[in-house]
Amino acid sequence: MEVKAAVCSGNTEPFTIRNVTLDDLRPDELRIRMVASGICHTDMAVRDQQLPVPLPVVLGHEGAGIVEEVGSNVTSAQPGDRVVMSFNSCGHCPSCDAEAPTYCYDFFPHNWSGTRADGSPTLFADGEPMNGNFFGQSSFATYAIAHDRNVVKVPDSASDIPLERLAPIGCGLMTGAGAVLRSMKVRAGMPIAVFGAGTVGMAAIMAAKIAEANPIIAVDVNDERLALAKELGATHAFNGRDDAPGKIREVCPQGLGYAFDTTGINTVIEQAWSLLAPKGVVGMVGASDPADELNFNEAMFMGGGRTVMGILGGDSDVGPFMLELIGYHLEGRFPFEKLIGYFDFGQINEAIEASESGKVVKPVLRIGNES
Ligand code: CXF
Ligand code: ZN
Repeated sequence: MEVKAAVCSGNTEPFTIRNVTLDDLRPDELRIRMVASGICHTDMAVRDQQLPVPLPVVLGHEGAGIVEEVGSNVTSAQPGDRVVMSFNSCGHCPSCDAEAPTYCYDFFPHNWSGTRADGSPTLFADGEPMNGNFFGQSSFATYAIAHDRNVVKVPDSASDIPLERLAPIGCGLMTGAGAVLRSMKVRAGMPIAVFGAGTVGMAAIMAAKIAEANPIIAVDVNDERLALAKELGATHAFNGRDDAPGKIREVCPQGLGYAFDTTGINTVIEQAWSLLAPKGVVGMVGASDPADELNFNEAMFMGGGRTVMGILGGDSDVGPFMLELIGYHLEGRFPFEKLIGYFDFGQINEAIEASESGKVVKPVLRIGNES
């Protein structure tokens, strides 16, 4: 089937929209007509080759759309269903068995190899294989092949919520909210600081409010984002250029129960660690330079029972957690629509620029109509 896709060839040229061919479906696959896709920093990390996904490639991993066709073994959705997509996983390794698929032992071949896990291409361009199957979807396209394990049917209770709004739930939002609710299991009444107020940080702040953490401190270098963080639930907001650690110490003289880093900057992570109370947890989700090392004082680990926690995808189990988040959104407790700026599919390069300049927290591409 001929479809239009945004092809990424690296950071020396813009994404270009071109015709590609979608492969036939395998028994566990679905063909989705894309309605919208969020853009995430991980797409940019591939463009910049911080992640070794082969180029050229069709990226996009926050897709939402309508199911057109399903393979014979698919149980997650049926033709006509409204769905959101997330990351893919193998379904039979120790992590998948423990409902922790973000740590799938075979994460790379299922998400980042440019092909299906068995090495076969899902996309072709000019008769040659084209890298795709990014996060098991490659959603920067008018149609996508997804898998039974990474598709979630939108519940009827959310039939009034447009798919273009729900699209980012499958990565950035689930990562921030999951880090608070599932990975760190933030407790009511405990102080948390969130470093970096992008999509993941903002989702963490909304989730911290759901968890009834207190205080909830946002740290960023962008004052507009700090103002939005306060609207979403932060009780305090400090500019990182203005002695944020000192101010956090004033608000929380006993230290932080939780510090959540979305920046990936090692000095910020080390500062966050130094602010922890006994039994405190620093959660790290930010993409950092693969060569980076962190320094932590040994006595502070052991003496205070502190934890440094690496977090992927907020420990999401995909379907159930996505439904939980949609539920919070319907109750008005997860108002992530405030983060979104919409762009037409053809404006993908402008959307990326708006995100990288800090103008838009979560760019979402409008790819097709719902009906
Ligand atoms: C991912 C990382 C691996 C688990 C799912 C989410 N982040 C994407 O940007
Ligand atoms: Zn992502």
